[in-house]
Amino acid sequence: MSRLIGVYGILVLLFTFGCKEEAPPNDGTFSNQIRLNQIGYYPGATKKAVVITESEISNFRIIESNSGETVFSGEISGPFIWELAGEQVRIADFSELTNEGSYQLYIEELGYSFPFEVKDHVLLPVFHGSIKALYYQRAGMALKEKYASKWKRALGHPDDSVIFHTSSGKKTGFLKSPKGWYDAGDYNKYVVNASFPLGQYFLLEEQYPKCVTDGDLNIPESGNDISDYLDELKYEMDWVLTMQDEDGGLFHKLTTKNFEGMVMPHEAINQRYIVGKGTAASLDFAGAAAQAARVFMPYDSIYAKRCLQAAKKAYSWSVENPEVEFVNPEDISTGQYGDTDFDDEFFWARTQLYVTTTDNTYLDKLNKEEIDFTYSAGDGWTKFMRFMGIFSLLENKSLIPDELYNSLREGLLHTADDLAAKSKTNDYFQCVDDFQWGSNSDVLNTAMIIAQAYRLEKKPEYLDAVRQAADYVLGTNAVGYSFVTGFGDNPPMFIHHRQSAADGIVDPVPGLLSGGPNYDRQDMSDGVIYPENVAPMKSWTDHEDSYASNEICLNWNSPLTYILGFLEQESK
Ligand code: 9MR
Ligand code: 9MR
Repeated sequence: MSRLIGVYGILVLLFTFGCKEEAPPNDGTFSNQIRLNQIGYYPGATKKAVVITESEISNFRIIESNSGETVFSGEISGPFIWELAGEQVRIADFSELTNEGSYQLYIEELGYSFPFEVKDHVLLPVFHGSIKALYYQRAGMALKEKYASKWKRALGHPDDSVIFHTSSGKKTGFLKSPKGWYDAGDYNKYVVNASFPLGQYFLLEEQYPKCVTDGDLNIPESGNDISDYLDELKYEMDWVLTMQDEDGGLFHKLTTKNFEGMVMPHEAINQRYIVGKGTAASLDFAGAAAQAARVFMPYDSIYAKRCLQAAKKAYSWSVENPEVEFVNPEDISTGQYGDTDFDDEFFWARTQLYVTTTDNTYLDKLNKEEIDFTYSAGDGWTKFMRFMGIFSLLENKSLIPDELYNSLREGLLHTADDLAAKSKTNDYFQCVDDFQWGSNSDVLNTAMIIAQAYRLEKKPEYLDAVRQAADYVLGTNAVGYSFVTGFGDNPPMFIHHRQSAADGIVDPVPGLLSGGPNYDRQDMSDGVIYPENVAPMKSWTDHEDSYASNEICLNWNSPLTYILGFLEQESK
């Protein structure tokens, strides 16, 4: 007996510490049955890989990529049944691996995982990439090779004299409305979905000033002594400002009548129109512009004041016109960005105007007793506005009454606790269980809520949950892709993005977040094929036609940037 234990003990020792001669051959192929963050992990982070197999496997090793040496080994737990993903999984936890290095996870039956790194600032390149992506979305500017490398392209959509559609309330004339970013895979520009992402981008700058510095992004403005981040955000802000009518109201969008074909910007030359005017666009703009006033004040006080004036005017227009819904006119079929309930928009605009001006008339009008803290995936920007308002109030404790601060804090922490608890056990360690259009942004928006809780109370489980949301979009998910173009060893190659589809370059424009699994699969009606009986978390296809699962969009990249920036700053 004792001899048996002795032999067993030596085997265990051998296994635990590994030995060079046992290093398995690495033929350069990666197993997509091992899902992990394809970029990497901060040294102190929780590190979990999800392993898909029906067989009874029990051990894994971590191999250091250059030497081929086993540096860590552990037992695999499970199996677990994950309904949302429709699969049986096992978990390999290698949180104890904290030494910096480049690694792969190895399982005898499956082979090597995608490579990953463990190090400080591991997410910095993808953080910068997610912002540089906005430069590639710029309308009205040629992208020069110096900044855009192989994705250089000709100028498209100068938008210097855009016709008014009758829905705008104007019968004649043109609007000069240049600059801005293309919304998504399409070339239109929408006020609602310019303002909301700007709000998310501005929040990062307010909470972590100068988290991007001048020169970090190699854009045309680099070298002007202002953060490249603010330069990039100003390119969008400049455009939204042009969409304000003389009376203060905001036109809803600048768009062609129908979506363009899959062509380059300079070839997409159908007539563009200024369409609609309404309460959602006006209030969303008011919020973003009021916030812009705070963010730009230290750099350009004239611009900051202009933004604030514009915000006030848009708000006043909305008070006079509190229920002007936007619905696509009959001859327009592009993105609607519709909403029927403006409470969240009023809340967002008032919070931003209050924090900027400290004028009590805005604060007094907040429905303080009825603030709703429930998060529901699929509500998208329409409801997340309210959270954005709550975040800004919580950041400005000294400006609000204690009673309001305490109730906001309690409400937010309660929601964050529920979400963080869910991320511990939920499929792929994220908090969403309803996978709709743009679900990757839902995963990241829930992480934004938890991130605010972390700013209030530095609990490790909050940071863990936010990191796991990043792990999810970077590879620890039911399809085994890093959802950010150009980052990770298995990223999307065929996003629904006109430029990427038409430019003749194999690699798509980098730094863009695919929308992610969408169980509704609306594009099946256009012939997009998904596997039969596909599970919600697998309802995604890396196909150019899949606008319902594989498009990219401003309000999806914005929480990505926020989360990556937050993690870079908080993991210092
Ligand atoms: O290409 C369009 C994409 O940018 C939109 O987000 C999406 C949803 O509105 O629609 C896409 O256009 C499709 C249209 O809705 C239906 N016919 C096929 C189009 C895709 O080429
Ligand atoms: O994100 C939007 C999603 O919630 C809607 O269901 C969908 C269909 O109306 O539109 C999405 O937004 C698209 C917008 O309408 C046009 N530009 C691309 C956006 C992302 O697909």
